[in-house]
Amino acid sequence: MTTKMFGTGVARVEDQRFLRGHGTYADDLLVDDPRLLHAAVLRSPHAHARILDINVDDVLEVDGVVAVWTYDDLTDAMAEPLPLLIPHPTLTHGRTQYALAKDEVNYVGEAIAFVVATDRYVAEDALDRIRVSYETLPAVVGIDAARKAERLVHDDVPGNVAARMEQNTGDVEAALARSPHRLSLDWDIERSACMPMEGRGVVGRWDPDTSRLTVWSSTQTSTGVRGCISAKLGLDLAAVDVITPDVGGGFGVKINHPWPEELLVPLAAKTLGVPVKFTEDRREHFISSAHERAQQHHVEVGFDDDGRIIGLDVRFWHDNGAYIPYGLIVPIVASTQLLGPYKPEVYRVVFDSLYTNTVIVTPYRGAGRPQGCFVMERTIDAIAKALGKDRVEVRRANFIQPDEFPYDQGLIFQDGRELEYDSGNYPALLDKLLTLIDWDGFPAYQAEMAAQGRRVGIGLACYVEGTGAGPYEGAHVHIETSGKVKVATGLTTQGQGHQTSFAQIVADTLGVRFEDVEITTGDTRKMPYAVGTFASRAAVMSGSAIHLAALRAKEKALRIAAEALEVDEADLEIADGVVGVKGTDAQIDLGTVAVLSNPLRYAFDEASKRATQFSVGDPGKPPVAEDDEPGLEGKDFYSPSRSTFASGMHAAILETDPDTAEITILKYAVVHDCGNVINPMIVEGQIHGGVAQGIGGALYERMAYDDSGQLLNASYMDFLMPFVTEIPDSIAIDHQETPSPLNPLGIKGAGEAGVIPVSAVFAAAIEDAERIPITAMPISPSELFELRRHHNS
Ligand code: MCN
Repeated sequence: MTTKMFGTGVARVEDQRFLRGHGTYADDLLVDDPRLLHAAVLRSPHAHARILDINVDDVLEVDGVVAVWTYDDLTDAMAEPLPLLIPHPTLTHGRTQYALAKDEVNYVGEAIAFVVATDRYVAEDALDRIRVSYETLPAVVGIDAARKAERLVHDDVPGNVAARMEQNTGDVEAALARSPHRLSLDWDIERSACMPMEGRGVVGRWDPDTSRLTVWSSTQTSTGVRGCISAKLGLDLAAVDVITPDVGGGFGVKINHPWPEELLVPLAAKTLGVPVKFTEDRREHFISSAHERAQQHHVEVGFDDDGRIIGLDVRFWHDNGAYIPYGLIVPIVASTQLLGPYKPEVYRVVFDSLYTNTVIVTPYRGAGRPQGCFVMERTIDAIAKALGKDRVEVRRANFIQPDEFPYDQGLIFQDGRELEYDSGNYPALLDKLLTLIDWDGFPAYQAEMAAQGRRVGIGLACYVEGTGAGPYEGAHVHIETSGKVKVATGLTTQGQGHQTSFAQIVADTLGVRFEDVEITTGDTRKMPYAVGTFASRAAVMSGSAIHLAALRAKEKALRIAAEALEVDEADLEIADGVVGVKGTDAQIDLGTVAVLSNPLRYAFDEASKRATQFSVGDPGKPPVAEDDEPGLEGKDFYSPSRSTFASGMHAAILETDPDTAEITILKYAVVHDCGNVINPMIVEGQIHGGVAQGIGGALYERMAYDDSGQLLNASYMDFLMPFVTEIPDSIAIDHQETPSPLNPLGIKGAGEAGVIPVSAVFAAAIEDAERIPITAMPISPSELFELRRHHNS
């Protein structure tokens, strides 16, 4: 009897390897290849400067240096700007950088020259021999400076505005005018970054005999990298293989734009005919990968006596950094997902996406949702305060109700389709949260603590998250003659446990043992058509494609088995990798069915229950199933009509120290609805990781740029992140499963959820403890200390 795997918290199969140090990351590759060369990148020391001259004459004199590239060495498509990955009609001033800077640099860290040498030390030393003459220009740092536009990042972009976009669901001025109550509010979030343990890494190898390029990249999309390399290097797509090895975290930053190094390494490998490797160091990761989050928001909100929102008018400014390769995804997500589980009568949002002379901005886990959630949840708290009402009641008054799904928010989402929520049950989710955190018991606890001179506060926040964005993913399922099942799907894995959760789907769909399934991700040799791992889409997209492909393989297995056993297909069932005739002992294992699927003439021997080869190429004997292709395989693609919308709510009880203003987490609770859960342990792990990252965003992480555009905290000595000591020992989690009607398994995504509402929850809880408005995040103890001083003076 096969045990059902879907919904089971089975341990992650990949962890044995990782925990024993047997993972293979980009930097571990080709280490024994004596020909392997190493690359280092000269990066701009200035935030804004014209490049007058680059002199590399001394570089090749360094012993061990093999080659050096600057912009002038780039030809054809490589000399063009990098692609704008996701254009948008409102992105009228989209600018992307060159693989190596052409005449100008726009942030500290921008790539200028690329040196290849026998080892990284030599390459780094050689960088010092490159003499660059700059004419420095004034830098635009931060949203205030970008909005003032006294200086421009790009001469031809007026006001530093890359794009202005508006969406509305009606006449917001009229809605505000007819509202009995009205508030004007400002909310800010600072810049932060993903900080995966492993930085970026690329290895390239050119085979002159076959004219094929093999590239290993620590990426979130091997097919994206492959497409860019093929286009930029003028190679046929089929001549490029991109393989994603183990990836030590991505969190968004490893989505391909492509990164300059993802093109320069293959270029060098092809030109030099030897393998080349680039491994990003931590400082480079700070100054030359990507950041996110920085936004300023102004809200006008009108509401009735129950706190029901009549008009919501949001204006915000998004810092997109020096270039905008990823288009407007982050501000579009922020502007649409801001609405969360609520249904204001009229909503208008207008945002400006602004250039600054700082590191580019691309999605970081949550991708605009933490900002949107912060704005909406803080606004709801402000309404409750203004009306003297319970924060919970104001939320309830604004919820979309369970019988209102599918619910069309009247906006266009990031994928260009309607923002239509497929399913959910927000009131029930809130009830679960209130129980988990003991909301009703909190006032007594707060009073009790106050009597002891202690300050505690409670906060909650709700979110809705569009997950499983299209356009498609595919899967190939191959049942081998051993009975083992090899599955390939094209998107990549950065630690989400896909080898486990996808194997669970296959085990159930096919009726095979979980242990017999092996999953490969991110290898274009095995599945060349794929999109990538971001937007919490893998479970929905590849999970569904794998299910569909496994169904095809199963269908074929049953057809062949029925013929071999001379029974009707309807009488068959598959369990533990064996096809059996219901109610009898007759059976055939899937490995044997795989043998029979070969059009070489095999027969099934009843006595031994094995396949026997009786004729090779007997022209008079048809194959087992005449219409079949050889082999027991199934391939399919899944392409949904729109995103599916997960939801969740967090609450926390925090304590603030009356003297030091230190902030301590006393209790943290999460309720979460990602539709049907494949593996609750993995989903809880994703939530834990997300909450930890959210705590970092709420209390510690910020990019400290000075006015000249130097990042002052570009190392782990100065950039604070939470350690395990800052994360609560336990996070109370409860699941709710509201299946998605959009995919065959009823799944919604889970990978980003944990991070989304944390800043909103912390701000609310600190405000409750301190009775001081908290309008900007992150907040440090010294900032809280200052706020107290100002508030009380
Ligand atoms: N899952 C499940 N049941 C569901 C939904 C998901 O069991 N109903 C499981 C999935 O099978 C998968 C995991 O939860 O094993 C996450 O699934 P999903 O929500 O589809 O997210 P993705 O796999 O697409 O991962 C991307 C997402 C994003 S966008 C970021 S950013 C992020 C994240 O995942 N980066 C991560 N989690 C991360 N976790 C790790 N360890 N490293 C990263 O870089």
